[in-house]
Amino acid sequence: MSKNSMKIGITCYPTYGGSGVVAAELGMQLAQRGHVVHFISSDLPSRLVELNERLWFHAVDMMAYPLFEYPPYALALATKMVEVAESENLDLLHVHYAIPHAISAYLAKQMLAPKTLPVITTLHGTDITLVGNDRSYLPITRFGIEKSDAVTTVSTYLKEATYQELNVKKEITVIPNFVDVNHFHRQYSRPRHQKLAPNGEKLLLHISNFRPIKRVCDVIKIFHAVRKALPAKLVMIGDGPERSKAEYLCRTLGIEHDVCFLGKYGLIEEYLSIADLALMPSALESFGLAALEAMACEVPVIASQVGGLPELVLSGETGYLMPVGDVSAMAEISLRVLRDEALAARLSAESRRRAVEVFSTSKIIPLYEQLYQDVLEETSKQDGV
Ligand code: GMT
Repeated sequence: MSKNSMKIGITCYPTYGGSGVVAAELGMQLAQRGHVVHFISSDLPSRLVELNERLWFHAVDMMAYPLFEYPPYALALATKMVEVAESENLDLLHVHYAIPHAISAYLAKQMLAPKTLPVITTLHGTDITLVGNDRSYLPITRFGIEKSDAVTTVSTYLKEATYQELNVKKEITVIPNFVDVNHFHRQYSRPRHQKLAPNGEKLLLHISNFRPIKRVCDVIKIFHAVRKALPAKLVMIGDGPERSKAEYLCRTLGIEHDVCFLGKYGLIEEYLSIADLALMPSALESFGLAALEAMACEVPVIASQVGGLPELVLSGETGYLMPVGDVSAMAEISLRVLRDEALAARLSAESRRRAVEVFSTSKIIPLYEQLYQDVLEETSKQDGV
């Protein structure tokens, strides 16, 4: 164990979504670097593949009681945070997604006083741009941010959006999302490729939680236009509220036999390794983690020019960015990449290079470790230790 080994509590949503994935990957990376990580959540985060002596999971207990039409999860979480902080002697709590996690952490911290439990909050996107700026949640989101000992965002776009939309004064550090480039790399599988594209069709891919913000019907429409021009197949990974609409659209357009809906499939690298293009036509993305994972597997990304995506996808170098909703521009540029082998090869190589050089775990995880150390030093100064 390293000299500066820390005991870190991590809270996130365990469901299929970017913030839970980042939290789980971060916890696993920190454990590999000698820290002890305790996940405190309603369920095991979907990316958390193993638990061991440095990776622990504590489920939040929810008492069912007929009076509770809306069981108070935030309170049960705060209670569990206190319990784990005491029993495991946590050095700090790192919560992902502001609501309600930053508030539960604040409550836990107050309950533990005079013992100090520094709280770090990472904002991921919809916690600010959708939920946080809704009038019903804005004041409490702002409060959670202001009361955290440190706040990070996953992109510069999100930092600026937080200042603008929530009018917070808190210092915010940008720590971009990261990818384990040893895990996410191209591992070509001929049987898998042949199964999906038996006649050498081009393979397009989309990964998301199928929420309206992902514009999955745009994915289908882009593919439809591509499919009219050349033989192609589409793999859709993930699940969510827009899935049936997307499946219905495929049937209406008569392309249902060329589109494969895999649902919540965990081993996305298997499909990224055989894909020619990834599509992310979202209405908004604060970062776009699935695009980064695609880039690490040498897959160029066609995405919307919105939010934090320009910080990740360099248009013309690692893929292309087009205006939100411009299906024909996205289809046209997809066709250009699919038809031009030299261009596709250049974009693929540059995607991998950028993922490795800018967003790999070796570059990003030390930024979190440094932030934790700074916060611990700062809080121990305040305590007069
Ligand atoms: O809507 C999602 O993609 C899920 C959401 C979440 O918080 O679970 O993702 C957000 O966080 C991801 C990880 O930091 C980012 O990569 C996504 O861009 C962001 N989603 C949006 O901003 C819509």
